[in-house]
Amino acid sequence: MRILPAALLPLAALVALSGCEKAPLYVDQAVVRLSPNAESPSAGYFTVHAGADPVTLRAVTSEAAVRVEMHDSVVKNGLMTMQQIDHVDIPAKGVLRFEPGGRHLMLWQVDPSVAQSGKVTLTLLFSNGDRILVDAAVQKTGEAAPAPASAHSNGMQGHDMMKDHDMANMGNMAH
Ligand SMILES: [Cu+2]
Repeated sequence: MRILPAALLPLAALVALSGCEKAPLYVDQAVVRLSPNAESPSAGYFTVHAGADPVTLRAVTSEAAVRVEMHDSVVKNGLMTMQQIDHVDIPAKGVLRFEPGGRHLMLWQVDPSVAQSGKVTLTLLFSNGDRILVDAAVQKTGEAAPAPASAHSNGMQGHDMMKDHDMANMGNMAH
């Protein structure tokens, strides 16, 4: 009988490990749609999957852009416009989508070299201290959504946030 506890030990250790491990916070579906001209900002989208605990997205940064802001799309006086947001709360196990027609990133003066590299690294800062780096796939404006993302991103075809960004150029930004 002395051999039995030893044989069971690895299994017991495994169970204990999985028992105290919490569901992770992670980010996927990251895309940056490059603006066709340097003066207007590019748009960024991604999806945050909260883990076992509620968490707040506090900021998004990128070394490939001079400035990055989080925006939400709102209707004001019958007009679609957008406003800057400084955080987004996500409930436990919640899914937060930044997507065309809704919340989105705006990135000013994106480094043109990302068109060659095909990616923009975004850093997402969370209230629990997590900093999550994600490589967003670069899309040029007018390009179809990349195949892996097209299943979820039905907004990519119909809704073009560039309309909103053009409004920003006309001074309509509601901040
Ligand atoms: Cu915007």
